Amino acid sequence: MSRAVLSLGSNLGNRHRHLEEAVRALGDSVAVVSGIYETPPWGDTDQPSYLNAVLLAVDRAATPRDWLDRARACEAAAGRVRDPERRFGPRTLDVDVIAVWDADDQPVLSDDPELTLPHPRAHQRAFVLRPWIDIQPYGQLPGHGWLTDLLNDPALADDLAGMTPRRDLPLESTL
Ligand code: PH2
Ligand code: MG
Ligand code: MG
Repeated sequence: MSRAVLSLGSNLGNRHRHLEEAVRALGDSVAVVSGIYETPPWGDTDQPSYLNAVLLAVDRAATPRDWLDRARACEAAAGRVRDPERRFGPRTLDVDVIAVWDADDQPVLSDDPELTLPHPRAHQRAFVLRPWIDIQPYGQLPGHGWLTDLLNDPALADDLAGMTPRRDLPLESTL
């Protein structure tokens, strides 16, 4: 199992530093990193705005579970505290495994509640799709098709209009 799209989000503390630290911790597996977007809170709207980004990671040896473990390690390093009462509430760092492709480039499908693949809400989230298409214009979300088509869905128009690229905040892989 080898390729993954991960989304990064932060809306508490030093948001930019949390994203930078996650990219650093993911290390050599990080192939490409999107720019950062400032995005209004989605779902649970009573919280501060987010910084969001997406990255492509490659590691021949990594299983889907390894990507989840690495994502959680990044979140723990950012001091993330989970509120069981508020699933979509504010967080120092959220690293979500959006999709994984195996060594034969086949998308991994999983209905494991701990790691559902592809991510069950990614197709509705402008804050995932918009940074993703910046780094993979011909990208497809398994089961949902081209990013170009998903981003043209009128249901996403308002969310896209509310996002702002933060070109003042760099985010780079070490490659
Ligand atoms: N993450 C959530 C809930 N809402 N909104 C934005 N803008 N960005 C996020 O990363 C985000 C959210 C839960 O994972
Ligand atoms: Mg999330
Ligand atoms: Mg998450």
